[in-house]
Amino acid sequence: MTAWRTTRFLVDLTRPRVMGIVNVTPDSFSDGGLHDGTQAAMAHCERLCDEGADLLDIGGESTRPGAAAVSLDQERQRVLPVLRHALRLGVPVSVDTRHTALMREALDAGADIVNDVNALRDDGAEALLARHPAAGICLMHMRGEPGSMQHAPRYADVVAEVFDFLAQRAAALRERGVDAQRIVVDPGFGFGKTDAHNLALHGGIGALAALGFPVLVGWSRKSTLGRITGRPVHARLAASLAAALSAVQRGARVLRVHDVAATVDALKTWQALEAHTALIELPTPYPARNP
Ligand code: HH2
Repeated sequence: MTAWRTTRFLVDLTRPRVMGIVNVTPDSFSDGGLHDGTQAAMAHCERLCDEGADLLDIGGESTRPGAAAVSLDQERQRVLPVLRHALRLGVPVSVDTRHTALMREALDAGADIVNDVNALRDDGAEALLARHPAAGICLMHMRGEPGSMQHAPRYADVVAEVFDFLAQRAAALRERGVDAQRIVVDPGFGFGKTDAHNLALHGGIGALAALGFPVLVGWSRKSTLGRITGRPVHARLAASLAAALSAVQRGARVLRVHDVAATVDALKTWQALEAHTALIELPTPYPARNP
């Protein structure tokens, strides 16, 4: 699948795309409190578009382990004004929510995509999206609930279990008549997974893509990268870029990131190098300079 159908746009995925994160929250794990006012979040949307974001993803509830619960009213007040502003910026806009009531209001306001870390398992969510003619859908795998998901998550075979879950969620939507082109899938790094689980799933991105839906990944600043590098959350840019490029090399088509400008540069460079070196035939054996 090389395109993602969304409410207003058909997103061409023949090249990887960058989805910029807009957390309108006081407590997100890496940028909580930075853009939680409506004006600040609107300005952040504009900045990410200037930096080259292909899509925006707006969320009003942190899903980090142990995050405080947010009432529907709070989430709505955080997300909807920013969504309305973002919809004027010329890129597809996604709403990151687990709650059917907010999905409904966001779709009524014109949202292009629903990104649900709960894979549309909330009551009525599947039916709502099935009724909507064209909204894009990101189905993410999460084991458990955000509050407790990192308490010793266990799998017999994490790759098989995550793939089966995503395949089943996509099949349920297809049975309700949702066009396959509207669906992307996401292994959900850090959502009820140890570092070993995340790394196994990363290795399986190519196999996940073989399910037939584009793969979206969210490695940006996550704690596995912190443990690999020994870096705190604000010093994980290099690690996030390496993870993003490795994911693309394995077949991911959408990168959900905080650091849009750096990710866009990294992708452009990687693509130029890959396209160029593919055209060059090095003489073999390559002549030694200092025989
Ligand atoms: N990760 C987060 C939130 N939403 N959605 C998808 N599809 N994939 C992800 O990996 C993903 C996601 C967590 O990151 P962030 O939004 O920065 O943090 P918080 O949940 O604390 O707001």
